[in-house]
Amino acid sequence: MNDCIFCKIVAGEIPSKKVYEDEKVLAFYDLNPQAPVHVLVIPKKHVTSALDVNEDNASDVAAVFSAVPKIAESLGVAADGFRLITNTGRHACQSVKHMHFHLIGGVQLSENIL
Ligand code: DGP
Repeated sequence: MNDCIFCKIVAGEIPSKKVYEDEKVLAFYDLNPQAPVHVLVIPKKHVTSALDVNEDNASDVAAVFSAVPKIAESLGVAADGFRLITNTGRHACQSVKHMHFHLIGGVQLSENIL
């Protein structure tokens, strides 16, 4: 998508600090980290949000989940655990309209999600 920041990161038009890449998935450090480890994991294919997952892009989304164990291991958060969150829409404060999963860890997180 032309005006999508994360599509531009995928295309290399905007720089990012990459932590993982394969044919379908990219993971890079969040610009505004909220924890010692805060990485965004995205399908390279533009999917606007969790509401736009369908049979055409399901394999791209599944590839994200296949990559997560490798990413978590490489970041050193697999043993103690982490949180994987995708904000969807206005109430969840989704600011970038390219589906992304916040992988957050490296610290004891609150029991509260809100
Ligand atoms: P969300 O609110 O769930 O849509 O989170 C979007 C996240 O994307 C937010 O934590 C900041 C991050 N972000 C926005 N623009 C950029 C960028 O250009 N580069 C990187 N690395 N992260 C970005």
